Amino acid sequence: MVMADAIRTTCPYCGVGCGVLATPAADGLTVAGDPTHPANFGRLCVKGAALGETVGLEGRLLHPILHGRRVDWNTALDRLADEFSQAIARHGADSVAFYVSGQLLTEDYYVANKLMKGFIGSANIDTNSRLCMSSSVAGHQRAFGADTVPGCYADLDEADLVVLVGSNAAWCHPVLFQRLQAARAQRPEMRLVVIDPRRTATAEAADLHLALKPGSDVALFNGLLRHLSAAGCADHDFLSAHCAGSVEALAEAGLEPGPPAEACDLDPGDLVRFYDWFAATEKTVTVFSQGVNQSSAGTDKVNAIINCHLLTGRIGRPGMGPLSFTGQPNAMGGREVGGLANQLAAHMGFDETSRDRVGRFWRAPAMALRPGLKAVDLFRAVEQGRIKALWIMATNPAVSLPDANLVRQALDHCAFVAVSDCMADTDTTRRAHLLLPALTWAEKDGTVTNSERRISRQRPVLPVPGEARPDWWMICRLAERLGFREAFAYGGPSDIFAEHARLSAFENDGARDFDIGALAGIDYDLLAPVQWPVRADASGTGRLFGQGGFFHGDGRARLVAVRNRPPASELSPARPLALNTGRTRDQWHTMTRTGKAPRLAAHAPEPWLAMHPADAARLDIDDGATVRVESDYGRALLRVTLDSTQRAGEVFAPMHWNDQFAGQAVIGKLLASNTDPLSGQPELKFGAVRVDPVPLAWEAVLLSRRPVTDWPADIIWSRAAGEGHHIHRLAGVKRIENWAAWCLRHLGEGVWLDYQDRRIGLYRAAKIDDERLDALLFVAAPGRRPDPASLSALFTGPAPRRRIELLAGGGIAGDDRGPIICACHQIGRKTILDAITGQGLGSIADIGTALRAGTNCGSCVPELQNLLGLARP
Ligand SMILES: Nc1nc2c(c(=O)[nH]1)N[C@H]1C(S)=C(S)[C@@H](COP(=O)(O)OP(=O)(O)OC[C@H]3O[C@@H](n4cnc5c(=O)[nH]c(N)nc54)[C@H](O)[C@@H]3O)O[C@H]1N2
Ligand SMILES: Nc1nc2c(c(=O)[nH]1)N[C@H]1C(S)=C(S)[C@@H](COP(=O)(O)OP(=O)(O)OC[C@H]3O[C@@H](n4cnc5c(=O)[nH]c(N)nc54)[C@H](O)[C@@H]3O)O[C@H]1N2
Ligand code: SF4
Ligand SMILES: [Mo]
Repeated sequence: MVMADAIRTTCPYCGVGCGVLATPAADGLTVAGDPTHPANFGRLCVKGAALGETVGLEGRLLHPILHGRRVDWNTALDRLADEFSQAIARHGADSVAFYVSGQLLTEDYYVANKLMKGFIGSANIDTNSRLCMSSSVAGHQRAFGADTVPGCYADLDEADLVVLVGSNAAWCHPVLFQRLQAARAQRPEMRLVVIDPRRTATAEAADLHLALKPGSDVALFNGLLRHLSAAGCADHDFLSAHCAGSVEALAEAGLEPGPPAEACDLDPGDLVRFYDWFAATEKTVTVFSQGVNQSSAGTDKVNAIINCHLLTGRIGRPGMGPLSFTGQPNAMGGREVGGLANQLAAHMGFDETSRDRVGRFWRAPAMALRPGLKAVDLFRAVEQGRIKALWIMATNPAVSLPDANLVRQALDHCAFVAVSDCMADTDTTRRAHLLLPALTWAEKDGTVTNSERRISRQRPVLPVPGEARPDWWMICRLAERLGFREAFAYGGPSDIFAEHARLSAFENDGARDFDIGALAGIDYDLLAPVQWPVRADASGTGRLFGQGGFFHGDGRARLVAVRNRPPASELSPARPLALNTGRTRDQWHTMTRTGKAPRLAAHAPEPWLAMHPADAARLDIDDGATVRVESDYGRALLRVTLDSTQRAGEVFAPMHWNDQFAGQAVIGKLLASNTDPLSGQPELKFGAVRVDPVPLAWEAVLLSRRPVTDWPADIIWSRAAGEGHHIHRLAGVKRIENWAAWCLRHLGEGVWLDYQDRRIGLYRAAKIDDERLDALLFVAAPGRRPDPASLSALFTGPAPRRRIELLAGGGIAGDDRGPIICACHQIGRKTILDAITGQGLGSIADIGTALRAGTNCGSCVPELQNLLGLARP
């Protein structure tokens, strides 16, 4: 139900950019999809729907903190300014840096970029979008002469063939994926092809899944280019009118040694089927995401895809074109203001004309002369002591950058690190000298741009908590203290947006793609979602390049000759397995917000490693075993999930866990910081690792009112949110002789009840504080860990009549059900596997009848399919 006083805003998670109706409520916020927003027409995915559960103030950073002590804003900002100005005075402008984020609003981003590149005089501002979208940016620029996304979401409705490359949209862009599925239901002749080494939930839904060898996308699309050329699909009119170079030279671009099926390790028949479909289908959209971008050949992959669309002239018309799905809510806005170290502002670069133009517009005293350091290089410079003062905003690089151990060292050694975040305790804030409390979603005010170039407003719904402030405000206060008061005297985000809009139109005349000049004078409060460019006609632009009009000097697009290259990390006998990394369905990045919601924790409550059963058998690893994953750079301890959707020889781990939620599960520590030579984007999708089982002496679950995160190194732990409590999963390699003493040491004094049965390695203890259950520990032999879900009721339900019942086994003796696969009916992995083998279930329908799993929303059906495959190979 839509409340009368609902406020229209935009979801802070993925780049779909769904419109949200938010209503303040007694216990926070209720949310609903905005039926009028063109990105989602009222739909929300589970993360969006759970937004109300994540806005509580628990764990928030609410005051500035300097060296661990609360200070007032003046003290904090004076110190920030002192550190920056001293470093600049002593070591020059390039000794300071900002590391920012696609989760900033456009207005925050604009002033950060303006301050660094126009007034401090360095281009050392880079963003986590470097890890996310920079290969797409570089690929677009090479092909189109500008970072332009040609198409829009409606193309997904109109296409006859949709190809998803390196995109797990079912989990990562769920509302767009549902839109695509709805279109397929309407027009069953529409085809979906998924190109991904893993059989993801997305791949499971496809008409054809090409489980290619990791990193071989260029070979696949070069093969397609040749096929299209040979099949007479080249659009010669489009090529001669709108592209540079001869068709023969372009065909050369597709030359690879050997057949593509071999390079991609694919069945030649499957590959030809895809090539034939592509050749025969004019209305084809190719969507790409991190399986393409996060690669040492990311830019080449992007161009290999775009080449096929240019050759066939399938671009910028309804139902066709290359379409990059962006990750963060404002990945696009950051690109528009020049948040990347190698961009200036409003999609301009570092050429002399652009520098001069932006400098005049800003009346900038110190325009940066050349591009700054890209994220990976920036942190190397920090580690080498070349950056003396660093300000990190809205990102958690201690977790999300590759070679995270080195990043942590860099932060520990840096002379001055400031972090603005909405959360107090993250792996990055732990390493900062100065913490600046930021407003976050539902409090902050500004604009974001989604994957289809659509600018939408985020609006405040909740009051400002504590002394938190918007990021743009902090940046302007620093600017003031550095002597630039006048240029940063904004009254609010609407002033900043108006300036940003004017700059986009300044001396533009259609020469630059990014132009929102028509929005400079609008009523910011009323700004409705609109797609740029927004030139004189303020209605926006759905598609570009249908009639050419590319942004290279000659107005023509480029097909770029690219060659297949393997990933940079090499497998070896010591590091025989390829590590792929990415996302789970219900967590967002480093979990600082989604980690708070019990509803989101159940699907994947602990850090896991997906492994093919054949690899596991070879290494003597069972489903649910704890393993050590080791690379040349670091290690992690994870729980194995046997998974036949993996290719043998390849493992997958989600990127989300960090020191707040697990002992040793930061996946970034395992990855080398190899980057794409053009974009600087790190290869987060390919590492070289070994995996060994860790023999355990005991396993336990601990439920407690307070989160416990300071475990000794020899305890393997993770933590998940429960209703009013925290669920810890613990394990150890050493036998514990005296559990009662262990409890006192780790969980504190109090009224303890306990029960032990040494023969079977069982120990149970409950701690009572003020007549209330405070903590509950259930220890068991390895593999016999009880199901925390059945214990959670003791925290949420009525208190048992007799205390000793807390420790009773009734209803609790069963093993852990494992992660919840069917969220609607709360059915766990183990329950399903047991039923498949025990009751001989052979199909999704059988599982539905026996357990109800998969019978409601159906989003777990791909996972059920996998479990069927596992149980009956
Ligand atoms: N639930 C959830 N959704 C999110 C996010 C989140 O944290 N959680 N984050 C958002 C952000 S910022 C981003 S960037 C997007 C990312 O969205 P996606 O890119 O869809 O997600 P990933 O899981 O990172 O990776 C996608 C797929 O790339 C595949 N892949 C790996 N190597 C290769 C390869 O060599 N070739 C090909 N073709 N594929 C390969 C992986 O197996 C994986 O399934 O998601 C956004 N949405
Ligand atoms: N191994 C591996 N690593 C990856 C990836 C991968 O696929 N595999 N993907 C990469 C990609 S695509 C991305 S986008 C990155 C994401 O990685 P990060 O950006 O590091 O992840 P987040 O957890 O989103 O961090 C955002 C931080 O900003 C805080 N925050 C939220 N709102 C605000 C605000 O309004 N203001 C301020 N100042 N702070 C705020 C949050 O509390 C959180 O600490 O991870 C990258 N790292
Ligand atoms: S699809 Fe993305 S933008 Fe839409 S509700 Fe889900 S997380 Fe938010
Ligand atoms: Mo991302």
